[in-house]
Amino acid sequence: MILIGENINIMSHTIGPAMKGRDPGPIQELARDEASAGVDYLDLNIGPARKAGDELMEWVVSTVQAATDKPLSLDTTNPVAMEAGLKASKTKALINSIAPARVDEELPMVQKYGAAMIGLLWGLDGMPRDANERALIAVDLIYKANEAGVPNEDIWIDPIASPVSVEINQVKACLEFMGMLAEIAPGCKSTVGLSNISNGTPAALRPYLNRTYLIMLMRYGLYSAIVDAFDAELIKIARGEMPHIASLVHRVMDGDRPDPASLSEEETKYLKTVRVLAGESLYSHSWLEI
Ligand code: THG
Repeated sequence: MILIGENINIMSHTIGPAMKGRDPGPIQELARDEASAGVDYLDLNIGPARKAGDELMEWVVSTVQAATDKPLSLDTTNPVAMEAGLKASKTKALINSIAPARVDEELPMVQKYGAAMIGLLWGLDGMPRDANERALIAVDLIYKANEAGVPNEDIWIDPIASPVSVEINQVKACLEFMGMLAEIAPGCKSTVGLSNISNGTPAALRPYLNRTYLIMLMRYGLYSAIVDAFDAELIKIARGEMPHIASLVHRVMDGDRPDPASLSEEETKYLKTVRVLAGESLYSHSWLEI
């Protein structure tokens, strides 16, 4: 499993001001800490970056590359900023992301810079409603990418994880699509913005949702995930170092109903969380207490 650290993000209270003030210190410190935490790529999210986005992206890429050799995932909706980041990147970069609305401007850059791309399944009419709509968007996007000379191995499909507190059917559709991907698009890779699943839930409990959803997606062959680099247990799960918890979650997905009395307090949290994410019990902000 390839892990992409999400933490260098213009929305963050420390990183936003550092980006705007072109202060390298906090960004380089975070880049080093993410690398030490064990992620494989660093996502550099500069947001829409409408004004002078190219200059900002170029500066962020150079700043981070002075602190670490990790490959970069360039996260902006501004194509001019994207191209500036690709030019500055010393390693094979990952374009995060290309959605159907931006294919004409951005697909040519993938080949031009020898990059890889995240194919985001956000349709021209917005969020796909179910797994089948995701499949239609994926097929069209992959076809266009292949036409632009991008091989499947450089396409990382992102079916879009959405918050459990908003719409459980979307949580299920993302999983269901992941199970379909190998057949729809042989050789394509996959990724997901894992922390989306726990957006809007109590901060202390977010890791249980993130980790459990990761285990569920791994069962369907998830190739990579954009994650909080500082959740050490999540990293262990991705590395296969918590097989006991992973097998518990997988057993429950298969319909097994372990006796709660036989489980530790920690195991019970995962049991409750997988039942919420599978749509078997209702999400509430206190789902671990019930
Ligand atoms: N797919 C792809 N890229 C993505 C996403 C996706 N990039 C952005 C996002 N979704 C994934 N990254 C994050 C980064 C931070 C958070 C969630 C997802 C987050 N941050 C905390 C918050 O907002 O409360 C803390 C922020 C801080 O540091 O202060 O939740 O789906 N391809």
